[in-house]
Amino acid sequence: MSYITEPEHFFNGQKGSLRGNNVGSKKTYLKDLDGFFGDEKVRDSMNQDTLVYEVQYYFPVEDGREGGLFFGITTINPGKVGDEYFMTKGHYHEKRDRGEYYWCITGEGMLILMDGERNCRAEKMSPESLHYIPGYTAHRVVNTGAAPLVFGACWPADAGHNYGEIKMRGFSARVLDKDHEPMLIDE
Ligand code: PAN
Ligand code: ZN
Repeated sequence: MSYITEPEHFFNGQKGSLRGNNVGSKKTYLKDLDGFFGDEKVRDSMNQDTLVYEVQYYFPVEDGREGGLFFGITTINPGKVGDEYFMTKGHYHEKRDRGEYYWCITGEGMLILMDGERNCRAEKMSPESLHYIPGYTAHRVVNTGAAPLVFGACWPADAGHNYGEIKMRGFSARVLDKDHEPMLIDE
């Protein structure tokens, strides 16, 4: 028997926000980002309850299911730790070969991509920009604007996240505010 249904999920095309059943949310505050910014002293001196970014997500299958896909909308608030813009932690996928799509909904920023040899490049993000993240590539988003940066993401349900390596060794370059210009600076 064939039938028509209403969609189960919606996302707002201007603000990104996701609604529907089983939508979860994870908030990351400055207190959760110990060791991720270049100037730990400055990060430590700031209000630790500052919300840096929030991910709204929808996981239609269980974590780790081969062939499944996950969906998320990330909102990074504007702000800086010293001269370093607010950003996501960044990660490799636990299953290294798994790729991902990001697309920018609103705001301005950069996607930092680092390959297995620690070579970094950054792609500019602006509304409607689409970014393919290949496997074996660490990825982090930086908000370089004065407004929230909102982007969508779609990744394999069995990708997993490896944050430990980034916490320990970081990316080999950072996006810093140099005279009001975002620059990709090698460490
Ligand atoms: C994204 C990220 C999200 C938050 O959904 O998880 O933007 O960034 P961090 O996970 O680096 O804190 C994704 O890349 N999933 O694979
Ligand atoms: Zn990812």
